[in-house]
Amino acid sequence: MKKALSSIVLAVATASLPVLAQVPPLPQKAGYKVGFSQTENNNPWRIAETKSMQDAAAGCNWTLVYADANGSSAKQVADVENMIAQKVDLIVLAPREEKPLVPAVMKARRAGIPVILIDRNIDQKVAQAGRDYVTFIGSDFVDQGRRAGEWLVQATGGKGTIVELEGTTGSSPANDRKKGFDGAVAKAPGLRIVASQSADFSRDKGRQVMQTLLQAHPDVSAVYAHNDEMAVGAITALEAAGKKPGSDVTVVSVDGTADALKAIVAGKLGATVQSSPFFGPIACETARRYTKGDAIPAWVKVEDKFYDKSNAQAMMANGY
Ligand code: GYE
Repeated sequence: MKKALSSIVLAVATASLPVLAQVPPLPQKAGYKVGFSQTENNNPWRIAETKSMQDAAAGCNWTLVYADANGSSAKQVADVENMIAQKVDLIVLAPREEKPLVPAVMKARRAGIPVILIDRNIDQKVAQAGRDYVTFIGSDFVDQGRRAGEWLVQATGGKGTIVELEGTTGSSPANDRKKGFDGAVAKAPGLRIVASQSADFSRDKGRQVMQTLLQAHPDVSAVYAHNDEMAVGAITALEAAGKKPGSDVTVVSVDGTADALKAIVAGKLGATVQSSPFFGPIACETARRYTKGDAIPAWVKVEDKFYDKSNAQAMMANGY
């Protein structure tokens, strides 16, 4: 009886709550002022992403308000706040880290500005597509990690020691590429991850971290880098230490940059899982459908290719 009463009380209380705010609509009009908040623009992946957004904007009747956070989540929060103050119609956000950007997304929603997330996600424990932002357009990072891991298990015959170079701490691709990879290699008892450290998705940090880790683990036989830039940096460090990447050490990574495809052809990089940076046309199309009131899925999934020595030369034009 007591229980029944408390659930009635709860039901009444819930019914009297104000309706939860939804993502603001985007009215149909001839042109839009669209904020594009980029995390940084100093590597091939980011440059390709920015260009894709700029190219698509022209054909989408978007006037872009562009901001580069220079690798700082604090600056990115300020950039989004600035776009809100400028009363843009829509914000396309490539969030650097999962947690720090959540309040900025909520603030945009309260200001009546819809947000489309591209490339990286925000904390799914607190933010929800369809309520706080329109959708997340991006790759399945857990699956990318799994594909890299399964390839490495095959290529090494399931034996050896691995150094893992992680992406930006707190970013969704770093968290998820680690999860997918670690899960796949855990199935090969003869393969062990001996060190796992962040090199911030950067080529030069990849080189430095690899150089340091090689001192503690001189006999490492494999490297998994969460992106191609760090893999290229690691290859430089391996060569500087007198090792032959591709034969002494098997290297695998994620992205599909032009430099990675060339490194595969040169026999130094074993494989890379593509992570497409070409979001412009998909973001434009998704926003167009949103203005028409179409139902948008919570996740607009980008499908990625896989490159190894069997196809890298033929796929060279896909590099960026
Ligand atoms: O893999 C990396 C970049 O967020 C998916 O960020 C993106 C990642 C990409 O810096 O190269």
